[in-house]
Amino acid sequence: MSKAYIGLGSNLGQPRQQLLSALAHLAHLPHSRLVSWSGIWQSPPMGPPDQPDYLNAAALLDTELEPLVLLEALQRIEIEQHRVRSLRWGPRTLDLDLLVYEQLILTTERLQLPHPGIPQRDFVLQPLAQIDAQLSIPRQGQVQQLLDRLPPQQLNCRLLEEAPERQTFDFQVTRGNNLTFRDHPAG
Ligand code: A4P
Ligand code: MG
Repeated sequence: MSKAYIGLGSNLGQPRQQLLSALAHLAHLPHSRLVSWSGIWQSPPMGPPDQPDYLNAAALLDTELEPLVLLEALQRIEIEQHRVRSLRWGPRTLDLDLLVYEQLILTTERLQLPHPGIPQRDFVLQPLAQIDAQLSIPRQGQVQQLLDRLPPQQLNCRLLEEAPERQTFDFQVTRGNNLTFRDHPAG
């Protein structure tokens, strides 16, 4: 089993539901176990400012999927949740980034590990710190140290809610593999 940390982001189409749905999908990935997940954080958009605020979270998987296979699985979840790729850093229903995979360093066109954007992004570091503040990111540093190094003007995200209970994103799989939540909290 390998440890893989996933970053989740959404700023369209009921972002909170998007994140819960993504957690549900992650919980049902084959050869994998969803071990822990963060709370839900809100932040202004990095990139074009004329888009809604983002909600972000992070998750830890134990997985037997190789990195590229896992990336493909993440992209299938994005598609399942109707993500249309358009503008770089533009609005999206769901963005899943493979942040860290064990201590692997990889630079290919399809996959960079660790994800290069982590040290500058409080909306990645804050949720990661809730899962494991001591996590060491190859060539970048320890999560808590990276957070401590961010200048105040780059600390813009706030905790909206603590890590949701598993039953909040528990679901029944229906026709077409769509997800139906048992409970639809507002958001
Ligand atoms: N790719 C390479 N390495 C990875 C990796 N480690 N994880 C490749 C995931 N994908 C990786 O990704 C483009 C290609 O990157 C993929 O096909 C994959 O093969 P994408 O998700 O289609 O493109 P993108 O997301 O538009 O671009 P980018 O640069 O990945 O954007 P980010 O870094 O994902 O940022 N503001 C706030 N507050 N919160 C956010 O979550 N997110 C973004 C998107 C912008 N602003 C934000 C947020
Ligand atoms: Mg991305």
